[in-house]
Amino acid sequence: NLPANGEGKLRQIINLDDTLHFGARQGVETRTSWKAPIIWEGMFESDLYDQKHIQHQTSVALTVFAVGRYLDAYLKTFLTSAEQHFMLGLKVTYYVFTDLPEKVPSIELAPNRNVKIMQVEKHSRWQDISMMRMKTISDAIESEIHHHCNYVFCFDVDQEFKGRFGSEALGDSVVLLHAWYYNAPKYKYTYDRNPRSKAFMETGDYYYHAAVFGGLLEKVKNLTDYCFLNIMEDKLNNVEALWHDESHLNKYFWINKPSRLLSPEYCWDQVIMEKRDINVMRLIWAPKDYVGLRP
Ligand code: 2GW
Ligand code: MN
Repeated sequence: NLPANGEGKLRQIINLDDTLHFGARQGVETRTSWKAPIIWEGMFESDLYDQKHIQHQTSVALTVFAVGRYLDAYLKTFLTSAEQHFMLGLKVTYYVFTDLPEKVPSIELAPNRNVKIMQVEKHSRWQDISMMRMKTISDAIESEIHHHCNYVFCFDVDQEFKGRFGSEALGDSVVLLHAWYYNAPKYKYTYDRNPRSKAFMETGDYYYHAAVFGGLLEKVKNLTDYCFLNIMEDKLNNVEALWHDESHLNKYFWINKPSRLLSPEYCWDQVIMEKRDINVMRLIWAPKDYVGLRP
């Protein structure tokens, strides 16, 4: 005798992940060896996740960096598309880190959603713009985000939302399978292979993409602190990891297993011809203008 509206059903469910349909997708892995779910379209009931998080008044911080020329190139599309697809129905605060606060476009926001602009310096090397995000995110969690939000998600700006990126993606410690490597043999993973770098690793579970990661504040704080410390130690030793912050992030999640993995449906590169496993594109890589934007 449950009410038809799902409310009653919801109260019965202790752990929403018990409602995941692990068998719904053929040909792709839906659970890791340590039993973390890998979220693919068709596996989850979006209404159940949304109802639970709306009921619990979950609030989400999204961090994004738009420094130098990346502001004009990508930020407006990123934010306007996020308003159409990212965590709809939940309280969301966008933390925009930029060296050009007055140039941040003003976009129309749904109620319960806000933009906070945070000024940062522009590092002269692009590798440092990317790597130093770890320090800035860690500091912002401590000084600002923890007053307002339960979860934080960190994004590259050179991407566009195209489909639901919803509350099914929330978890304690969340990471993304890299579109180029999710179905590649392990020897192709581009981990840092230099024993002098703190990011050095010989083997791992998956190759993760640093363009999207998130989770509970204390988990993300731990991750960003770890990456920043190791980046700084590499600097003292005059080495730099192959893929910068991404190499350190891969090392962190090898040692600290994520509780939730997002399929490459959550960040797809349309340049890839083989799309057999991709039932929906929720977020796509923006085309890169290497000539105009990379020094
Ligand atoms: C970066 C590279 C070359 C020239 C400029 C920049 C740049 C980056 C910039 O001028 N301004 C800026 O704000 N950024 C921020 O850093 C921005 O948020 C951008 O999305 C992020 C990472 O740089 P991106 O997107 O050009 O690098 P990808 O797409 O090759 O990213 C992967 O590898 C990176 C490390 O090399 C990071 O780990 C990144 O998270 C990965 O997706
Ligand atoms: Mn990027």
